[in-house]
Amino acid sequence: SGKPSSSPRTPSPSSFLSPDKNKQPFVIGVCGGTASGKTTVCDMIIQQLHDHRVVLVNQESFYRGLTAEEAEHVHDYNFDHPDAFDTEQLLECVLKFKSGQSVQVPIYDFKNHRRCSETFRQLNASDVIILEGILIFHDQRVRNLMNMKIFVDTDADVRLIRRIRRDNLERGRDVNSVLDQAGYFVPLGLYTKFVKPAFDDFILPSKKYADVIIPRGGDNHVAVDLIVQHIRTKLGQHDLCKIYPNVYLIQSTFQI
Ligand code: UZR
Repeated sequence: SGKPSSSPRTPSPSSFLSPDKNKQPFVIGVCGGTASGKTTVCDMIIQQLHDHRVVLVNQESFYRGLTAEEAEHVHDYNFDHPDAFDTEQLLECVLKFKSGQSVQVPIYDFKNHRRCSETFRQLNASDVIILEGILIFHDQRVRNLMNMKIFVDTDADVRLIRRIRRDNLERGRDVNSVLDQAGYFVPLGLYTKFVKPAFDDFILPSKKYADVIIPRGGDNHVAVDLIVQHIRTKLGQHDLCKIYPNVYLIQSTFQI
């Protein structure tokens, strides 16, 4: 453990020369329903923290790729259920990242519901890591790694409209398939079958873990400004906390 041990230990000179090595990144979780404006909020935070090294990790990168059989019956596949994600791998990545190592994050292909098997995104050490996703507050072990939890709260009708537009523009789906999902042409479309129930069953209940709830998502500049101010304050304190363990070590060495 990182606690001072009772056996005599002299701090290595390198721990003084490069205190950065002992710093852990500040971890922020950003949760909210589909198309609530999570990514916009994250982008606004990143822009305002331009003088810090910030990386964004989307939970979607950790979607399990579909098997050929699952892909054949894609309309029966629930992408909004916690089991659709490889949470163990997400956890492993964040732990590794927190310990100062660079990590390789998988890349998910929304059009083919598959992982790009040979390409990864390399994340190097940073001051802040933002974990974003519809179910990012679901697993307690992931939540426990977060220093700050934000829930983006946007009305369901606004989210649905955005979702239809986005699926059409960005995720390569034609309008009919999107409308299927939205439940407009097909009464039991994916939106009503999976997306909405998952919001009610898993996402909305996880709002209780949030430290901050942002109404209206990315339109709420005041909320984002306040959050960024708070992060800056915490980053300062955070740095100090990371310096103290060294001081502690010196003290315990002297006491022995
Ligand atoms: P956000 N999703 C897809 O549409 N296709 C996939 O291959 C994987 C996920 C959707 C998923 C969920 N639902 O509602 C949404 N479906 O991505 C979450 N159907 O993404 O947080 O960006 O809205």
